[in-house]
Amino acid sequence: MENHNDESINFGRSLIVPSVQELAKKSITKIPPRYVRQDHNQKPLITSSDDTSNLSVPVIDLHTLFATDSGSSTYSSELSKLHTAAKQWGFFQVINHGVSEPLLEDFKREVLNFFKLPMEEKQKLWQEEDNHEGFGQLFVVSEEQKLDWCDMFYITTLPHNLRQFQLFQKLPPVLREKLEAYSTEIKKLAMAILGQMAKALGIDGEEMSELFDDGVQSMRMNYYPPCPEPESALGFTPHSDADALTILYQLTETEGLQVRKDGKWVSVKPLPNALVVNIGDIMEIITNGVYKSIEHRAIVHSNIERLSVATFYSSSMGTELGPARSLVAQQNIANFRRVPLEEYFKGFFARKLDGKSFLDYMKVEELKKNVT
Ligand SMILES: O=C(O)CCC(=O)C(=O)O
Repeated sequence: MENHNDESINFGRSLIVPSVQELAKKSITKIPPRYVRQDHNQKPLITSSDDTSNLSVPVIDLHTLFATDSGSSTYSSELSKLHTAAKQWGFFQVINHGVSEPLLEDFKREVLNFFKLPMEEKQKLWQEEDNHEGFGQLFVVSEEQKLDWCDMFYITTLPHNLRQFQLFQKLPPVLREKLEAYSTEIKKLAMAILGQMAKALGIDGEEMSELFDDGVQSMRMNYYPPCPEPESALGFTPHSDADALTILYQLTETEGLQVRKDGKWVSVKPLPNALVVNIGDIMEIITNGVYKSIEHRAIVHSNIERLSVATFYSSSMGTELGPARSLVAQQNIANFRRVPLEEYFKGFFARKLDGKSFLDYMKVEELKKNVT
């Protein structure tokens, strides 16, 4: 795709794959081998023996953090809850987050309609060979690689100069309008949460602003069709996110997102009007490992679809990625190396998704191992 905007950035490519939504429309009873993660004689991917139903990710009331006197005990206790959630879970749900219900409803409706577009229309928005933005899948690097039971649409939304202008132009106008509004609100929310985290961690507020004020935001809309063999497929391979903070909107009431906690998969139950927040690899790096980006995955179901939108927020393009200097000064050690953000992203998208392996590559001890 040619860009009108010379500055827009191509972070990577992914092999073009067929639409799973179209495949699921055919009345198939078996899924093609490329989606089968395990043969049927093995232990199923999803086991009922790992009963984690008593575990759930923490819920943080943001109104308490945003609107209560920061000297009060109510504030301190909610901030400490946020800090503990980011350290121990890497995931939490937020309520009273300030993104209005009508906007959430409008955006949801437009995303649901977007995935209902006829294939001829979607084709115009499909990924191109040299750029992974658009409909398709990400991180597909070989014809042998297993695929997710999912169609997604990926787009860079902020800052404006990084947008693929032509892709934006082709979006249905109402979706585009709602996406603009949602993107603005979610950036505000991400900045506000990052500000609270900086307080909890003792990171210098100015350093945090320099890193994030003009941050990179992208969105990934996920559609998981019903799957005839849900126990053999995955909607989303286990992975951690490359960004700093992800804000996930679960559009449907169907459960599917699972977080790895102490070796077990814990389901993140959609709560009305809540958003799911998770720590990404960049935040683990900036916090020098204090906050953890946790592996997560999505499972699929035989008779029901599921939709979600993940909005990824990362530091600004010109910044160098590495542990916050104000934190390293306190801790006297840097656990991750420093690289320009662009180099980091290009490295991430050039690989097959594989748990937290890319973060390991950024670790100083890993670097030492490779050098010796
Ligand atoms: O659909 C979900 O709940 C998971 C989505 C996700 O992990 C992602 O888009 O990065």
